[in-house]
Formats: sequence, C-alpha cells, structure tokens
Amino acid sequence: MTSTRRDSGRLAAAALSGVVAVGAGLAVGEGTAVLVSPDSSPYFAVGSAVVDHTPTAVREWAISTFGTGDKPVLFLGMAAVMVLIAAGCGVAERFRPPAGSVAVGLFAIVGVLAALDRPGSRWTFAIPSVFAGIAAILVLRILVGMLRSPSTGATSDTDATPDTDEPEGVGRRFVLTAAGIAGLAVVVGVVGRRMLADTARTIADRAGVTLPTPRSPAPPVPASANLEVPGATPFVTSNADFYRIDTALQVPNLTTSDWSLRIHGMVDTEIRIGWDDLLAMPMTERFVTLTCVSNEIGGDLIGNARWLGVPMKTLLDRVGVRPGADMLLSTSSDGWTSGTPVSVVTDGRDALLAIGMNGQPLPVEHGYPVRQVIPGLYGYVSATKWVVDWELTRFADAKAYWTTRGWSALGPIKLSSRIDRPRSRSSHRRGEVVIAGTAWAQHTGIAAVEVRVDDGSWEPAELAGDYSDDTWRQWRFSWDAQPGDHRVYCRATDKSGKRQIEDRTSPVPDGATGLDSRAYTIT
Ligand SMILES: Nc1nc2c(c(=O)[nH]1)N[C@H]1C(S)=C(S)[C@@H](COP(=O)(O)O)O[C@H]1N2
Ligand SMILES: [Mo]
Repeated sequence: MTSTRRDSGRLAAAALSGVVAVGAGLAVGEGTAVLVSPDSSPYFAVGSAVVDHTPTAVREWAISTFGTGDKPVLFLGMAAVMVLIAAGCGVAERFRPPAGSVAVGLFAIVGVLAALDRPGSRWTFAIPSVFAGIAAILVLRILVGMLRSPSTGATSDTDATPDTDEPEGVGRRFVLTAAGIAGLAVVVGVVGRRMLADTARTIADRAGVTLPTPRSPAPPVPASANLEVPGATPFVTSNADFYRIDTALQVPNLTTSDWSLRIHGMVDTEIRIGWDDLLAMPMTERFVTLTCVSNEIGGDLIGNARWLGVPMKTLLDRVGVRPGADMLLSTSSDGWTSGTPVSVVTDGRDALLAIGMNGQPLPVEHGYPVRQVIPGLYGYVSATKWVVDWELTRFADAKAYWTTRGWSALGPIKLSSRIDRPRSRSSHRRGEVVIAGTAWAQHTGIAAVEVRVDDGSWEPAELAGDYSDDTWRQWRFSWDAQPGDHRVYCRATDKSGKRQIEDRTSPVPDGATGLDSRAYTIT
C-alpha cells in the first residue's frame, strides 16, 4: 500500500465513522420520537425548521422547479448535507479529537431547539434529540477508537507495524462493526419513521374531524354538581387528566377512512358500517363515569366525561340479534376483546358507540376514532377502544381477553366511595376540617355518603347536586376536629338502598371492596 493510498484509506474510514455515527443517532431519534410525538423527531423537526426559515424566494423557486416533489427534494438535500457534515465530524474526531464529538453534540442541541420550537411542543420533545446525540457520540467514539488504537485500528498512527504485517482481521473488525451498527440503524430508522408517519396521519385525520350536533344532548351540569372546596375532585374530568388503561404497547393509529365496524355472528343480517354511516345516525350525548376493575380502594382509575355517540342498541336493532345470543364480543383493531351482556346493551341505558369525549374527537389513546362507553360496567367488559368488530355470541361459547386471565366474565361496577382531600397524613389545627370526596354506583345512583372518625358513629356527609345515576357524586363533610391522630372513613349507600361492602377484598376477579380511609394529625 502506498502512503497516499493509506492516507485516503484513513480519511475514508474516519469519514465513514462519522456517517455511521450520525446515522445511528438519527435512528435512535426516530425510535425515541415514536414514544414522544412525531413532531419531536430531530430529523423531522430540523427539516421543518429549515422549511419554515427558508427565504420565500428560495421556497418559490423550489416549488416552481420541483413542484409537489419539493418536500422529497428538501429531505434528500438535507440528507446529502448531513452526510457531508457527518463525514466531516468523523474526520475531525479522528485527527482533532474531540472536535467531532463536540460538533455532533452541537447538532443534537440544534435538534433540541428545533423540536422545542414545534407547535404544541412540551419539554419531552427534547428527549429524542438528546438520546440521538448520546448515541451518535458513543458510536463515533467506538468506531474512531478502533481506528486509532494500534491493536485494532485499520491503520496505525506510528507506522510501527509494516503494512505487510498488518493483520487482515483488524480492518475487517472495524468494517464489521461499522456495518453492524449501520444495519441496525437502518432497521430502527425505517421502522421508527413508518410508525411516526402512521401516528402523524392519525393526528392529521383527527384534526379534520368535526363532531355532529347531538340529537339528544347531555343536560347541562348544574353548578351544584361541583363542590366549592379546594382540592375536591371536579365533576368533569378533562381529557388530559382522564385515566388510561389498555394493553396497547403502541397505540393503534386508525383514521376515519380506515375505520369500519363489522357486526356478525348470531344476527339476522351481517353488516359492516363505516365512519360516514355512523355519522349519519342520530347521536346521543351523555356524561358517564368510567371505572377500571383494577381500581384499588382509594384509587384514581375513574373519570367522568361527556361522551358523544350512537346508541349501541340502534346497531343491534339493525342487524337483528338472534335468540340465544347473550354476549356482545367486541374486538379492537389490535385484537383486544371484551364480552358484554346483550341484555345490558339493550335495556335502555345509554350504551354508546362513542366518537366524542368532552366536545373533542376521542383522543387517540382513548380509542380514536370509535370506542364503547357503557354505564354501570367496568371497562374490561364494556369500554372497548379502537373497536372494529362485534360478534353476537354466547357466554357459554366465548371468552374475552381478561376473562381468560382470571377475571370474572361479568363486571358490574361495585358501589364505592373515596376521600380526595385533605392530603393523607396532613396536619391541621383543631376546629373545622373539610373532608371531601366522591362516590359512585353507576346506573343505580348515590343516595347517601357517611363519614366516621376513628371508632365513632357514622355521620351523614353533605352531597353535591345529583347529575345522573350514571355519574359519580361528590360529597363533603365538615369535621369538628379534636387534637390527636385520627383516621377518617367514608361509605356510600346507593339508590337501591344497598350499602358499600366494608370487608376488604382485592380487585381480582370482579372489583375491590372495602372502605377508603385517611389518617390526619390534629394539633
Ligand atoms: N382496545 C382496548 N380497549 C380497552 C382496553 C384495552 O386494553 N384495549 N382496556 C379496557 C379497560 S380495562 C378500561 S378500564 C378502559 C379504560 O378506558 P380509558 O383508557 O379511556 O380510561 O378501556 C377498556 N378498553
Ligand atoms: Mo380496566
């Protein structure tokens, strides 16, 4: 090997290290953005920043020259520029360390700034660029380290080893490592980009949805449904604060045009309805309080929202349920199933095939574009999100997701109550301490809540306004607190006269029982 050939070989290896390192960083950025937001991807964020800050004249020229191809041209151009810069970083790291790592770090900062500048960004948008920077610097150091160290490098600085003695496996080791990392980066990058594109498609689709006006609107919420007590749970849970429970590792990314619901099994006429069919049907709007069967006593897996949708019974009437079919087995686009008694869906309660939540299209993680909401049943037997399939069948013939995993086939929500304020184990001065909480017995309604301090007698709490039997009801209790350590309990009675079960049982198999309580110190 001549000296110039060796020099250009060293240069090429260093440049390749830079390209592979930056490529690995971008792939990590794409992969991480999947968990944050499509807009947080450093590649996309920087590209968008370039578009936004391109002088109008240049943009006009690009559009007139490349037409609708201007975006691919931009991303290709960006890729070319990045390859050049990345190669430069590799060379810099090899011959002027740590200049390459520093330059890569600066790029990561540009990514952070671009991501934080995206509309609707949150601080988490910085994470993909930070991870991308760390990954790129790590890979750069590993590869350049292999080039530099005489025992493993492709070429040595000192020329102590004559060319002919240079073991062949050394250069190969660098090439294999670089190729391995590059291959992994391509896979992660391509899969990540595809998932991000799906997510972006769903977000754009959702932004284009206009919810129809309900034929039957929800009665307005009277002021009395909320307590005027600081720290009390509001009657309506915002979409952002609504608990989320599902088995989806990656939230299904459906669009309204992807969506359809097939109804089959023990029916007279099998049908498939699409989004437009659904929107043409009369809509009902109701407040319904959802609860998860896994909610522990005192837990927060409960929320109350205003849902807009088509009564599920409308669709069952349309297909004609055959005698003997006692289960509606619903399936989500990601294969999760739930089994609901047909009798519950058809008994006149507001079981909805819902498309709206608190005046918005369903948030993606709450089932966009279509989910079920059924008052009175725990979510695992009723609230299928991203629902795409209904099979009419029999409890004797079919089992749903959680029923095959030790949970009960039937899951009516258990009457329960919770203390929400003041904070557990807080200290208060003697005199009036206002205890506040919520109670629920969906589809039966709350008739009373009582509070007990230590081993004292049960005293009635003051109930907030009663909105409906399908929603929770807030309560407050004005406690004349005396010095000492105390424990405060609450219990509810529903409108059928049933009182909350005091024996503590775990949520498995059909919901927890027991009383919520909190300890307070009074001075
Ligand atoms: N597709 C799908 N739907 C689902 C689930 C799920 O895992 N997958 N979980 C259910 C459970 S257990 C509950 S409690 C509710 C929660 O609904 P939310 O996340 O909108 O609060 O969704 C139900 N619907
Ligand atoms: Mo649940």
